[in-house]
Amino acid sequence: MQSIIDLRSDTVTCPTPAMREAMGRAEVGDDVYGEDPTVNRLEAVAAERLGKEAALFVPSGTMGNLAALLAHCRRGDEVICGDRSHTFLYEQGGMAALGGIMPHLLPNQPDGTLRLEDIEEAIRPDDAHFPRSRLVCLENTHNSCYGTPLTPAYTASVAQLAHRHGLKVHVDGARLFNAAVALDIPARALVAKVDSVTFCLSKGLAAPVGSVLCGSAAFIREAHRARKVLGGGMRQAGVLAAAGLVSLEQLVERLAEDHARARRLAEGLEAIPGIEVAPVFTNIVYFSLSEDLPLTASQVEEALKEHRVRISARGTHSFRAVTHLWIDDEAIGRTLEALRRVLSVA
Ligand code: TLP
Repeated sequence: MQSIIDLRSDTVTCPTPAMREAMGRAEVGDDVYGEDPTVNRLEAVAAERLGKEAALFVPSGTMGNLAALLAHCRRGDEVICGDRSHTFLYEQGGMAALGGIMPHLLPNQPDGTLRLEDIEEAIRPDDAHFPRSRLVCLENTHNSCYGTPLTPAYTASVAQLAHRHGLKVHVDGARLFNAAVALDIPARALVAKVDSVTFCLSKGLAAPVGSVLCGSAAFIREAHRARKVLGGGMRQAGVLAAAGLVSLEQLVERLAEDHARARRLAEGLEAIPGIEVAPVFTNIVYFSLSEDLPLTASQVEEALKEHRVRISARGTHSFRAVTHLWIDDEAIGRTLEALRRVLSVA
């Protein structure tokens, strides 16, 4: 039987043989006491890679973002973020539910940016009627805006504006290394001017679990408290951190292959009548069915399963497909063939 091609997300990647080997021999200790040498090493390597003073290993991107927001803000403070941002759309409103923090939404532009004029206008004056504007949150790459990478120049201009008004900047860099590879620059250049950044090890970098939050030493001390109250103080977490170290050592440069395959997938999709494809920048491909086809996205999703291909329907006519370590050239070819068949019988 043919293997399943899973393009629902890059979160589906399983650990590589090198990771399993590193996990098996990882030196561990109790990380709540700060005594896990492998976690300590991962945090040091991550901080160095991103040009920040310190780092914190957290179980997920969601917890990394929330710990950052809790560390930057007090109850009643306001966070300026995009209306298509993961933090707003897909993190269960954690900032409000658990932190008493109010999101101030601005329209995400198609390239994932927030307009500088919009940010400036959203910053509250010092007046007892208003919440305090405390933080601007960016996302790089931008998941819901076609996986676009934000440039260092744009991010620096947001930081300059925010800092001028006394606000901090956090970057949800779940796929920051995809942005770095796509722009062919070191990841640290993307976050040089911001105050904090979360990146995920468990997406395109294929580790089984974990994200890392980076920032100044004082900020990470606060975030460390936030992680504990969120239940993220792990014990012998070195078995997980060991996989993350392999991610950073071995799997960053190869993200370029995922980007090339995403482009190949998009080109193949464009050639199928009835499919419209959004521009592709990294490893995320959005496409939609023309309205005159007698099929909905969820019907196509179901029909593709018969061909052992999994793609997420997004809305009634659209899809997101994400390339990753376990998607090779043959998988792209089989996916296109399966879609051609499903649509030709429509
Ligand atoms: N994104 C997942 C789903 O939640 C949508 C995916 O399949 O893309 N920031 C960004 C930009 C993300 O894309 C994600 C996960 C997260 C944060 C949260 O990371 P986890 O899943 O580790 O909590």
